[in-house]
Amino acid sequence: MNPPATVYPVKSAFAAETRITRDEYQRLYAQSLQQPDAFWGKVAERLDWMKAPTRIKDTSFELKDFRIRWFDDGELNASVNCLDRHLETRGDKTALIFEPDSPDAPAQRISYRELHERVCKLANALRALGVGKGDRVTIYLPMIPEAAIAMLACARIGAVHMVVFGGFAANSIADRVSDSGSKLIITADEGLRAGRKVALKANVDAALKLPGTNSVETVLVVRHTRAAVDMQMPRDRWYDAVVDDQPVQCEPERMNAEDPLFILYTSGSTGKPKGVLHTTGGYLVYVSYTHEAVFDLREDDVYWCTADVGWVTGHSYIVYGPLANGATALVFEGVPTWPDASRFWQVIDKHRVTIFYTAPTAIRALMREGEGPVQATSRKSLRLLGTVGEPINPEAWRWYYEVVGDSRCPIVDTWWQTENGGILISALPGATDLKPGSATLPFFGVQPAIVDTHGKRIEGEGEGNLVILDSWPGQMRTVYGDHQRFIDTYFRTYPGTYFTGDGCRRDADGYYWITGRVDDVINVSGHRIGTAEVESALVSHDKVAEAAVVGFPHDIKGQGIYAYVTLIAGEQPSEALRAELVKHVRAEIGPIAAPDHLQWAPGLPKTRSGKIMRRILRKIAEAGSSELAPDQLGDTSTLADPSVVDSLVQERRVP
Ligand code: 6R9
Repeated sequence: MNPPATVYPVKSAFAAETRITRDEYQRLYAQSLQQPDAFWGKVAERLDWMKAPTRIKDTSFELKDFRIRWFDDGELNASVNCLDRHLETRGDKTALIFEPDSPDAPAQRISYRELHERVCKLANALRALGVGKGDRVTIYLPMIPEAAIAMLACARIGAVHMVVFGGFAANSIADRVSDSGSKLIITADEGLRAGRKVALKANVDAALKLPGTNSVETVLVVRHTRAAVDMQMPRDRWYDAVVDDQPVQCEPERMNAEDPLFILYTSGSTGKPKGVLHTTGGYLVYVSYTHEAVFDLREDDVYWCTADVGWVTGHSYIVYGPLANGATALVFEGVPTWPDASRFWQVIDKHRVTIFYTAPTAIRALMREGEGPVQATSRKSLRLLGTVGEPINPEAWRWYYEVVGDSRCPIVDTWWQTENGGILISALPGATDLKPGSATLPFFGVQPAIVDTHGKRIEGEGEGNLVILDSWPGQMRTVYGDHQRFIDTYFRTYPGTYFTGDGCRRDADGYYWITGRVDDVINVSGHRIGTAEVESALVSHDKVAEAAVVGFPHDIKGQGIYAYVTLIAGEQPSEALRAELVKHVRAEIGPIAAPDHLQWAPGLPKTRSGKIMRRILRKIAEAGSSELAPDQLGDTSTLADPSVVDSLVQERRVP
């Protein structure tokens, strides 16, 4: 069915100098499964512990005996591991390079010494404002150094940070603030993206007017664009005013390995976003080790991950992994296509970036602009490329490899999820031959398996649902405030295993090919959007009676959002109303959730028991402008009213 993929063998330059060779990968992988305590106990020595762990792995996915605990008598502080321990040997080394939105604004280089000072000062300020161990702090910032500083300052005092992506609107902020019970919010006057201003502080103000947000006592505001913003004293305080006079040393909190480090909300197939909770020891061991191994990290690397800190990739592979490893990480505020489509490549030349990690959607968008903007730059500094967030189509892979990397740099296609903490399936550049579109092989300690819909294991070649058989240190520990939902979502579908929600194929070489979500989650430009959230935003509009949302293939975004809307009786469809509804979703959730297509649906296809048959809606949306014969819709015999489908097929929007 699938023709054999082209294989790109390990480059000799990598094979010769790598940390992990092909043989070592096999030996260590086997050891990681056979002797997990010995394996991870040794790996954990890479961190500085205040009390070294003697217990390593204590986990079970069996429902009657469920537990996930790693290194659970160990004590450490994440900020000490990311900062203090580098001061002696790397004090003057650049920890963060900040490249602002505008290429005309000066870049900044922040050394480990300076970063340590700035984190300590903010940590002291937070303590002075009454924030302590276990308190939740919301971070709603643009991609500026303060975002990393805020996360590390929370970690220093044992506060649990909860970062909200700057593209989310007031309602989404309020939901998250309320669910997490945050005491303090760190934001900025405004963000900047492609020269446009994002009204962050105003969004926070609007969020705090919504119910459930009373827990917030203080809002710290970073002066970024220096725009005039409404400051409500005594609640709102300027960041610099509270931080400037603080001492440059701050006693770190001793944290148990299993104490929470952060909460990050992510969309699922049902209900509100889940607060994914990660703890300190296992998470830090895992992100630091994967960052070093997958990116074959060397001391003089300049590493750039283009993700936003509002997503897990930013947490694990801009902040915690790289800084725990004493690396130099670039923080970029802008977008790939502004002022023009060569910005990424110009930034690579400007800062001599050696490792570049981005999303397939960005590659596809830039590929559309042709080779010119890439060829105008040198990119000679690059030695390794990476992708994350969604499956990469082989055409985009080849363009990335040949045009961006001049056929010189391996590509690590890294598959993982917010829930996983760090990379689970990826090539190691000195050990793994590459196949375009495959995330290749599991990382140490990771046991993927493929099951059919009944949970029967598929061995060897085959396709089905991807599960993981045993725990790894970076795994999430619970859904904040709802442990039952954690168990029900991930461990009940295929008992005894962690269910990823992804479909997957394994080829004859044992390589994994992720085929995308198998649940009601849409992956838009690498961002997870729950169809249920977009539907509830649509029905919150007073002219909407009912809505159903599905994904459809989109050239740039990977998947786009297709909404079917039934209006309340008496309301007439119009272009103006269509635009109003799209705007409504932007305002309710944020721009990333705005439907690409909105089709009026006089009725929705339902079963006799009233369940919407999304499978049919998906087929209609996927068909686009191509012919759609009735037999292509699959089994429609359980429909309550088959005529509904005919009218939807006739009136479909052509994406
Ligand atoms: C890290 C991150 C997770 C979902 C995941 C899958 C998709 C991520 C991928 C990939 C194919 C890759 N995904 N990486 N699919 N190949 N290399 O993206 O986390 O935002 O939680 O999304 O993204 O569908 O289930 P998150």
